[in-house]
Amino acid sequence: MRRTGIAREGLWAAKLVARRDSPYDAEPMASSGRLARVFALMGLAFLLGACSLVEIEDAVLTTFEPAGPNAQRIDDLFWMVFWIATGVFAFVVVALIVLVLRFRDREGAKEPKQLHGNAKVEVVWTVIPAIILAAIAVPTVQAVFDLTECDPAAMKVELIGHQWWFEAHYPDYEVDTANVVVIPAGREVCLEMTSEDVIHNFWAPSLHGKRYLVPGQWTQLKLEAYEPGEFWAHCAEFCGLSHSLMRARVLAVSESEFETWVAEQQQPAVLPEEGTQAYEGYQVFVNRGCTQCHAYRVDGEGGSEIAREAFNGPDLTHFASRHVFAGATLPEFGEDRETALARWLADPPSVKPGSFMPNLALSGEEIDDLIAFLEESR
Ligand code: HEC
Ligand SMILES: [Cu+2]
Repeated sequence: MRRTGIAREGLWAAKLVARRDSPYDAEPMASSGRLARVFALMGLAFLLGACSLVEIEDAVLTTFEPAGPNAQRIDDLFWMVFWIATGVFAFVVVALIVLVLRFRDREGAKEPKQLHGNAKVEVVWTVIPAIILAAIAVPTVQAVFDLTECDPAAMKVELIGHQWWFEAHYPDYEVDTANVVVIPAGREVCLEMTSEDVIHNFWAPSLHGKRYLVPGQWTQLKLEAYEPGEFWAHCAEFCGLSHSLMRARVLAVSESEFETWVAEQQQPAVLPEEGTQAYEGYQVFVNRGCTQCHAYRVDGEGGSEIAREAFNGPDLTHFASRHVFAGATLPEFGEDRETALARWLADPPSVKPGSFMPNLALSGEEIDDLIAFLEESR
């Protein structure tokens, strides 16, 4: 008979089980030495887990540092439920210990009075939990409704999910950008979200909870930060190979900085002067097909319209004004921007597996020229 893989594995398992029961391993499983070792190992695992958290300091995604009213609302609700649950837990544990000690079997003790079928007790322990659940349910449902709908007067930002980056479009200003959502601090902004391919989910934990981006549908998310600052966001729905590399930033700035930013973004790109390296880069950009997928808005040229029809990649018009790129995963923590950009242009799928920007087999010189060009496009 031919042994299939599964049969072989089964045999292995059987051998392992047999070995465990063999006389060589007759020592009882829970000897104290072994237990101590197990606990030491568990402790070590926790310690190492903490170390890895320190390492990803650059990707802080925590709901415990609310930086805006919506996240604050969620946080308040969490702590309210947490403390009620803690109270219930403490009460149950204390009651359990007291009852176990008080009614334990002692020399000459009578059997304690039995409560089975006592209507009064049954009513009390049904009504009290019902009141507790209601006390949690009312503010929870209220928060869910309050947090869902945007104020109709709020400034709108359309957020479009792509594998694996976020596009942000400001319909009131005709501004298009990627990965970095710039908002004025202290004011409610309404994210109107959809997706161009699969389902994504936008999650900026210090500003709000998660919300889906669904192809063919619009969902809303209220976004507001108390103070200017930078907040991390991540796609929170598995959306394909590079899902883990699909991040974004929310950049909250003052009202005046926001006005300036909008005015700058509305400008078409300034073309580099002939004879410079940036100009060489612009030539590469035009001649190597980059504009098939990337809009680059130049006065008097229709490049951007052509770009949108082929394949929708991030708008590169003011690329250098964005401090992160490639789904806000580059530059990596501690890496300088040009190194990251060189890495990206040389072979995108090696940086983001499955990337829809292919390896375009650019030469080292073309890459250098492109970097000079892109880093000038503020
Ligand atoms: C077939 C379409 C396609 C072509 C051709 C293409 N790109 Fe891209 N590019 C993309 C996509 C899609 C992304 C987003 C990838 C991601 O983040 O997952 C991207 C991202 C980028 C980014 C990062 C932008 C950001 O803000 O995240 C740069 C820079 C870039 N491309 C430059 C170029 C240059 C320069 C060329 C020409 C040599 C080029 N691309 C050609 C599709 C393309
Ligand atoms: Cu996603």
